Amino acid sequence: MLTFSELFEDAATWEAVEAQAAGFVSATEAALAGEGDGLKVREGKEFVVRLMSYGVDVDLTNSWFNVCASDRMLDIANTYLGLWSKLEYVDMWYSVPQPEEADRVSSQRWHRDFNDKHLLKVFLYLVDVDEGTGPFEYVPGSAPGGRYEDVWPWRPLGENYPPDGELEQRIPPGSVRTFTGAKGTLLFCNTAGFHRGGFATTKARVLATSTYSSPASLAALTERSYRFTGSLDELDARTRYALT
Ligand SMILES: O=C(O)CCC(=O)C(=O)O
Repeated sequence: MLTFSELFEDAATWEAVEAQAAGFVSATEAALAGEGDGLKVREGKEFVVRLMSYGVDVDLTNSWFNVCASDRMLDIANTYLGLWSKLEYVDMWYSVPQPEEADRVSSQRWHRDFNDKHLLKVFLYLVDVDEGTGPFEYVPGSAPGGRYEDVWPWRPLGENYPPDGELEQRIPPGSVRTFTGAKGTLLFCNTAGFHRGGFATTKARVLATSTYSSPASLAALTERSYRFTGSLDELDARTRYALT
């Protein structure tokens, strides 16, 4: 957990992402106030409105994509994963506030991501996120290799959503970390470990997200969310590898 400006010191990079988010938020709120036309949502996960979703064409003029494809981010992802990674998923999410008494669904519930046992997800908060804004939560030590790796262990296409209320019986109280944070908070996480989030109740949570994974996962278990339409000739070898 750090702040965006610790990693990207030039204000222009942040301002470009912020402007992109502002456009997304105003279009989303206008659609939500009307008939909901044009909102990008996935079945079963209607509480998250997406800026791009799957199958979009993108290039480096897309500000958040440009950040995700930057040397700074690829250095972190490739170092953490110990290989040249694939940038598999890039998007912004608007999590619509739910009634407090609503049941948690989908990724609002504890789960491990299916993609691989070692992957890196990024979340950049684009609003202040407090307890009522559906903060990201994580169980440190639950990723493969950690002390809780055997609690519903990660397996390809395994049982990655424990029944409601059962995780709390196997993980000691106090072991969950809740990532509230100001706008500009940047989280890096191996989501093969247990996590949940986006159960916003008081106000919408807006964030930018991306995922870096190994080429094996991309080939076997994961679909890339975008098509890169920029010029490949202008990219160095590992960036070209990450985006294609
Ligand atoms: O929305 C969140 O905070 C959690 C997202 C999540 O579970 C995921 O990206 O796998």
